[in-house]
Amino acid sequence: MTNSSYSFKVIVIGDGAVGKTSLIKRFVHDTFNKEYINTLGSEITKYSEIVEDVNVNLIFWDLAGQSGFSRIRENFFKGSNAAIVVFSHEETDLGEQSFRNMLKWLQDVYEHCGRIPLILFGNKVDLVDENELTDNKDLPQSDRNLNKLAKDMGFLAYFKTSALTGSGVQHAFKTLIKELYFNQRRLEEHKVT
Ligand code: G3D
Ligand code: MG
Repeated sequence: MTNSSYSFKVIVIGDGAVGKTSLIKRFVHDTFNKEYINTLGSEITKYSEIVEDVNVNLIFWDLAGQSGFSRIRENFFKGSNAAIVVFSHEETDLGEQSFRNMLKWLQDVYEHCGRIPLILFGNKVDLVDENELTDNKDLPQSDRNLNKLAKDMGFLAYFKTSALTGSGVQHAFKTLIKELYFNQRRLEEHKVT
């Protein structure tokens, strides 16, 4: 029996079409479909899991790429407990731009939310040769360079994901959930009663 519950708001950000909506769908429903309506404004998805007898409730906030309206953005960022920053590994302009824009998204988080736990997802790994990412150290998107960059930029961790195949998705989301749970538990333990 569970006797307490924690709730966290988790925002999922990154350029349009990097796979944010698909990643949430893959993690929460274990599905991937190409026929769905574009996210308008922002959309929320709920997820619950029991961790060590505690009911952990997550609300994922998914922002549509074209949401330039400041009122939508304010509401989106407000009260966030963590952020997942997503870029795409695909070797196209979209992919390269999404990698460069990571900084811009980070800036937005710091501006609106201050210091909250951050996690970095490099999505669509199914479209690239994973051996290249492991072996080619000169590549900016190589595992080694991204692990270092993630650390330098204050991310908890960096994960390679594919919403299409599901590769890495569970592990990446679960890492964030564990972090949020243990942080909260630590806070509760030190609370003066
Ligand atoms: P967004 O929410 O970040 O805007 P979406 O991104 O989840 O809408 O995904 C954008 C496009 O990328 C979609 O294709 C989707 O099917 C595809 N996609 C998402 N994740 C992956 C992935 O891991 N691998 C591959 N190969 N494709 C992915 P369409 O064609 O519908 O635009
Ligand atoms: Mg979307």
